[in-house]
Amino acid sequence: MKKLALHWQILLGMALGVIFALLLTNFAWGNGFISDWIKPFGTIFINSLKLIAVPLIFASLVKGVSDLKDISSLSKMGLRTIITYVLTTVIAVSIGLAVVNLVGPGKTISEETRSELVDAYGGEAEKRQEAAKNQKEAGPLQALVDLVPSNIVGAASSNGNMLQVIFFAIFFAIGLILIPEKDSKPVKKFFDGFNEVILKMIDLIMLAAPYGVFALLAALVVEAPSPDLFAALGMYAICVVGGLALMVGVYVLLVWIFTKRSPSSFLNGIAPAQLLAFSTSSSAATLPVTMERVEEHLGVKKEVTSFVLPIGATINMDGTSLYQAVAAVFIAQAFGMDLSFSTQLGIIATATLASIGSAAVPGAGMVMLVIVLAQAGIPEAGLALIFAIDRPLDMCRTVINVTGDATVSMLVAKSQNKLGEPHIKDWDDNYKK
Ligand code: DAS
Repeated sequence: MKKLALHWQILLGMALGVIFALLLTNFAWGNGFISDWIKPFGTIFINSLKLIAVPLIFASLVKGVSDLKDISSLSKMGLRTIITYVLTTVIAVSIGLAVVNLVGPGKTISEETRSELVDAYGGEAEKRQEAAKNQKEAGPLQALVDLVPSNIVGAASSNGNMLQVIFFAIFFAIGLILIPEKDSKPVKKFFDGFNEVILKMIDLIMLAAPYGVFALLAALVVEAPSPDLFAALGMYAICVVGGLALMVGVYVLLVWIFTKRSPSSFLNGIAPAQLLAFSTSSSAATLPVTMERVEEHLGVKKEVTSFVLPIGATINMDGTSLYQAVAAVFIAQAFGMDLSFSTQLGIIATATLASIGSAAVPGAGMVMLVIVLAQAGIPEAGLALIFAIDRPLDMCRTVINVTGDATVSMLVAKSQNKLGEPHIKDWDDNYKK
């Protein structure tokens, strides 16, 4: 049988997980069998995602930040590009937080289901709330002090302060930028290779995703079979997709205000890249089409697209950062945790940084969500709740990632007077010469 694309395999794994669990719950031994012999594979899958998070954020931040040296040397276009990318990401995270706090999908869960969840997944929720309370009693600059790890191994541990890993990665990259080119070259080459290895490891982990999802969903049906949990998951998915749709509105508005390009011409221009992003869940795989569409159908000059889009595909993931904000607050709500305003501000910072560190491959946003959860003191076990429906949301957020890159390339091109009219080449133009 033709090999199913991974996302259809994952959706199939979801469906089979529910059907399998519903069948087994008809037998007295069914629940115990799933908890003892199936759920552990879901836990192993989630742990492998948590395992890869720290090396991924370290490798991609060191690579991303050390590459910035070349970018900022590209005069003001570089700086303008980075500032615009960060601004659109902060807007995306803020929209995500606004939607999830307004709708409150995790609050619709009944108290009874919530206690089942805490028993099944979130014993650590109380511990983290306790730790957060203690932190509050600390001084006003405690958050700043906590940024700097006393040792990197401790920071990298799962209950470590993830911002410490990010701090060390950025600090390390700045050191890398400041040493002479002849010394930094081999180190940069090592980190490029290290980054490739980590991305390959994510590919391998994602190959296990259909089986991991099968186990996670089977366990979810058995351990928290309440219809209100599934309704809450549905509301959560609507919050993510609704927030992403709002973000498209922001892009269309920005393009119309700053370049006077009509919404329809912008969206028609970028649509094929959006469709490819949806079906591949990978900004990297979509990049060649994004470049062709932005150049030929949106009129951005090559000297801008060849610079702004490759960087955007790696460090600008507005869809991912919006999703991470919604997911983090949803899990906190599901566990009955009230996140303070300062914690939610911390989510804006961490989700923005985590999306810079997210790789442009399927599932990377989920891996980075571990960073956001750990930083906000939200039980990573909550990943088991939402991973089961992550893939369809990955397809949607990758569309926004690509649309955001196209938007910023138009804004930067306009500011550099490098935005022309669309010049659509026929398919055989290249052969006419
Ligand atoms: N699939 C990623 C991308 O390629 C985004 C994500 O995983 O959140 O943009």
